[in-house]
Amino acid sequence: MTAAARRLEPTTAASDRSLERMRRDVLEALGRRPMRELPTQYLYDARGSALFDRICELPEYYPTRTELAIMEGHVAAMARGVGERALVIEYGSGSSIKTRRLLEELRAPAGCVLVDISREHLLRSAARLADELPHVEVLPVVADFTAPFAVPSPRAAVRRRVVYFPGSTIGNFLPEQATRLLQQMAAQVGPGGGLLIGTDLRKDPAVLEAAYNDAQGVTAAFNKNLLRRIDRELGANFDLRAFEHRAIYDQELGRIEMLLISREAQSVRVAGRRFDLAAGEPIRTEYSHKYTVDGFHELCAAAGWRPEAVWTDEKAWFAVHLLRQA
Ligand code: AVJ
Repeated sequence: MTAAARRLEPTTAASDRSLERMRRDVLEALGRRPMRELPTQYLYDARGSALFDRICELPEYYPTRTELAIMEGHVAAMARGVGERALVIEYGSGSSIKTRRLLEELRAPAGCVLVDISREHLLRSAARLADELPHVEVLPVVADFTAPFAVPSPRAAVRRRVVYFPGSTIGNFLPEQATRLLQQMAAQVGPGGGLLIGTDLRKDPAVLEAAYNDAQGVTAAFNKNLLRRIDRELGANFDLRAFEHRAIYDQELGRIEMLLISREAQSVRVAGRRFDLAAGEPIRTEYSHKYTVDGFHELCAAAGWRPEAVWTDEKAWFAVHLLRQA
C-alpha cells in the first residue's frame, strides 16, 4: 500500500451499535431479489469519502462544478430567497464550499445545523465552518437524516427554518423514498419554511454514463471500496478483482444504476452467511436519479412544497431549486 493510500484508512472503529445496524442492512440488501443490492450510504467510509472528493474533481463528473458555478452566479438571489434570520439545516455535511458561500451571503443567519451520520466527518466539517464564519452559530447533529431527528435551537431568534440539501443527493432515493424525505423536511421546517435543493437534470445518456464510468477508474475504486469496507468491518471475503464496476443509464426511469458485476460464478461469505453469485450477476450499489425541473416539482408538490425559484447553468445540466412549504 502506498503512503497516500494508508493515510486514507479510517483511524476510528465504528461503534458496536452502528456495526450491528450495518450488518443487518448489508445482509438484507445482499439477499434482495430480483437484484442483489448493497446499501448506498455505506460507500462513505473515510476512504470512500476521499475517493468521492476525487470524483468531484474528475473531468467527466460535471455535477459538483456545475452546481458550484450556479451557486457562484446566483448566491445573492438565493440568499434573498432564504431571507433574514434563517436557521439553515444542511442535510449531509459534505459540501462545505457551497454551504459557506450561502451562509456568507445570508442576512443575519440564526445559525447552521449540520446533520451527518459520520461523527468524525461531521465534527471536522462543523469546526471548519465555525472557523471560517465566526459570526454563524454552527450546530452539529449526528443523525441519519432519513429518519426524523430533533433540530437544536441556536441562541439567536429564528425567523424561519430552511433545509439546504445540495449535491443532488436526493437522486440516491427512489421517487417514493424521496417523497417521504421531502415530507419529513416539510414537517421539520413548518409552514413558511424553505428548502434549497440541488438536482441533477436529464441529459444525453453518453454524458451521464461517462460521468459514472470515468477513464481514470476513480468511480470504480469508489464502488469497489464498499466491498473492501464490508470485508474489513463485517468479516467478509469479497475479492475485489472478481468484480467489475459498471454504471448504466436507464433512460426510461431517468436514473444511473451503479453496479458491481460478478466476473465469474462465485460464493462469498459475509458475516457468517453465504451468498452464491452467478457469472455476470450484478449487485446494485447506488441509484442516481436525474430529473426534469417539472418532474422534480411534481415530486415536491406531493410532499407539500411550492417552487419559488429555480436556477440552472447554460447547458441546463443541473438545477438548484428554492421551495416554500405550502
Ligand atoms: C453524491 C449521490 C450526488 O449520484 O452523482 C458519484 C454519488 N456516485 N459517482 C451521484 C456518486 C458515483 C453522487 N451523489
